[in-house]
Amino acid sequence: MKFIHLADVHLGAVPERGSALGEVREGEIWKTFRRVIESIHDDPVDLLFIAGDLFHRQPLLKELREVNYLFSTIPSTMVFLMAGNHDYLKKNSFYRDYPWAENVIFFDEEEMSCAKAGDLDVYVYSHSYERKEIPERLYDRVRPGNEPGLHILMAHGGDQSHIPFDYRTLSTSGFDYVALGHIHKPQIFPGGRAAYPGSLEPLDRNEDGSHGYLKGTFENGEVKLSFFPAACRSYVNVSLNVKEDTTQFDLEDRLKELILEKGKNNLYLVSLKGRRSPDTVFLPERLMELGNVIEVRDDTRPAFQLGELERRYSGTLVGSYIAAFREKENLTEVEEKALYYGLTALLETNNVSQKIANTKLRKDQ
Ligand SMILES: [Mn+2]
Repeated sequence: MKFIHLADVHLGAVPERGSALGEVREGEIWKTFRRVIESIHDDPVDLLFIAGDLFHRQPLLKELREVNYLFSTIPSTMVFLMAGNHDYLKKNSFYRDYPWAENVIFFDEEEMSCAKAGDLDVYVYSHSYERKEIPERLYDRVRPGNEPGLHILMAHGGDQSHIPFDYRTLSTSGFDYVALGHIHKPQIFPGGRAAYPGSLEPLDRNEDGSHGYLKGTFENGEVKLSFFPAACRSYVNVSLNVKEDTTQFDLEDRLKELILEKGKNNLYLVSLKGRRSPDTVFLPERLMELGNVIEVRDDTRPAFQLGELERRYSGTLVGSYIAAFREKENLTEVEEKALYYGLTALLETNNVSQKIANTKLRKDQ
């Protein structure tokens, strides 16, 4: 018995909305979903679980038709579908009385029920969200029936306002498998009886790493699971270390190389770390031209020689400013920022006033 376990597809979501990528990403979510269904033509599975949040918001009727069409192309696969907190069953939701294809079982109430998978000895227990939040622990007391065959719980939630549960309770509740949804990071719990496939495509900048779905088999009471990356792209965090002799061109070359190595389709979040020369200013916009670089964070600090500066400026505001910080043993991050931003500003003002003074001097001469 083979199955695919999907969750949190979020059709209709627009990651990177407002940028040129927004429309592309919206389409890619649909494309990837379609690709997963089409993969079943070549490598058939008996069961497909979609554990909530297939849609990012209330589905449109035409969207349900598209999804149902795709399901109708895999008539030998039983599809189990629940609504999650994002696509919850509103009173007038098109989900409510949609005429699904014969191979689709949609759980249309918040109350738990059990559905048998056609001729197969497979029993699936699930429900849908009828509201945005369900703080009750609905899954704590769910137990499988006694019929011979496989008993699977399809569940959505796991945080405080979305059906909190303890995975250990779920894993030992007697189900052959618990197909989870809601948490967007893929995770197989110890024992391998409960798992989140994660979101099919990464939906925002915090969802870095690989995204896709789970494929599994049931054999002699054992579940075997494997994760299949399927997303068109990933968010990749890259950090570039900076030293005093690091130049802009140097940074650009290193980033170019990294993007080539990790794939130019991916979306890059770049952070610059380390100590730069005090007179260097990096230009993030030039790094952003090198590919899908969507964010550059400059956390570098100027490499001031604090001792030397303190001596040179002793008796002035700059000198006392440095001294006040150097008295402390360990600076917090905020203090460190205050020291470097403050010092940069003071030195700039100092330079400016010196220049003004020099100009005046020259004029006076
Ligand atoms: Mn959810």
